[in-house]
Amino acid sequence: MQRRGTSISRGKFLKMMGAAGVAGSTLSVLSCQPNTSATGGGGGSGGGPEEKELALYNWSDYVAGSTIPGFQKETGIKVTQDFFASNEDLLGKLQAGATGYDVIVPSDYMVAIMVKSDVIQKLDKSKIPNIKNVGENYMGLSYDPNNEYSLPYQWGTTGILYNKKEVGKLDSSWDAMWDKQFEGKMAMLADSRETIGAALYKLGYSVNSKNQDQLQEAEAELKKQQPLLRGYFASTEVRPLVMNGDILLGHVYSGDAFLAMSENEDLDYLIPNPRATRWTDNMSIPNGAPHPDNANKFINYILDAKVGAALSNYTYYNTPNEASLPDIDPALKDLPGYTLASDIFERLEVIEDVGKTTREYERIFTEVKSA
Ligand code: SPD
Repeated sequence: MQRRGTSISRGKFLKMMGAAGVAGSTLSVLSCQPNTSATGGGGGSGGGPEEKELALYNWSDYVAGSTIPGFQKETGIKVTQDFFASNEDLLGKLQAGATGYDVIVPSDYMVAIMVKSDVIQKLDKSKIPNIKNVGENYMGLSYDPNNEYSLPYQWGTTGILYNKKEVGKLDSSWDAMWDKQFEGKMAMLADSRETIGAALYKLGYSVNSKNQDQLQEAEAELKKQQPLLRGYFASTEVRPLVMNGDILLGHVYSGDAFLAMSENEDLDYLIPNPRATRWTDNMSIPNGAPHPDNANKFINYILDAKVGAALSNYTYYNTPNEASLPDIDPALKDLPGYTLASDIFERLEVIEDVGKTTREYERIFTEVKSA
């Protein structure tokens, strides 16, 4: 599959970008200055005109090649980009006092936690007319019922990318990720809620369980699984491991699975039974953002129909932008699992804020990783 309007495949583009695929690294696009200081100096919150700068803190490999240059061309605003590998890393960074970021990209449950923790600010919707393009199914979701603090960026699922030529067609459960015959040939996500979620799903429980007994059972499952794993990685790191045959099965976000499958026909993506996760990532503005006006402009730009289509055609994730749908690459829409049949959609769960039980999830994941 080729990205629209380009003559290179996404795989080749990634190689050209080099560091862009590495979670947790810093890539300053169109500028060499990472922007994580508290000084900002933009004057946005002080009322004066803002500097022509914007600092984006994003998941790795989550903008198209055209996204940031297009914004700079349209607005004259120079964008720097840093990367985080999980929602918990993003929250930790903000709570540790990083105030240099203008736009961040938290998932569903993390928006709720960030509102509660008072680390994000209300959007200025008068500056985001493209809000009209967002499909109604992606507005007013439980984590931000009036979209005061967030607007959707991309959505997808979490499942298993695997080599069907080597492993054979998997049954539809999570069990393969615990199968001793694949010892050393499997990886799970370095994402506490997703990985504990996989164990909860395997046991037939909800990803949002607050039940101590269920969580203990999940912990025991993960401790059984841990010695069988190559490790816990960002999804963008699992993808090449499976593509290169270093491992046979990997817990991944759907876009990484679809990208891998489009370049290696031996691979397949399973959204296991009985349940798996459907998630939405969102754009928000942290408190203390140095350039909030620029941030609202950037959010509006992402919600443009063509910009949104180019984004999904690059990331291989789904778009919440209804106006973008006609321009989504038909080959992408045809990939099994990209367009969700209603029976699959209905068995997917959305990760929610579990309140005080969050600490228990974090304790479990820390212990499992070091077991
Ligand atoms: N490479 C970008 C991946 C973004 C995935 N966000 C997923 C959140 C799942 N809870």
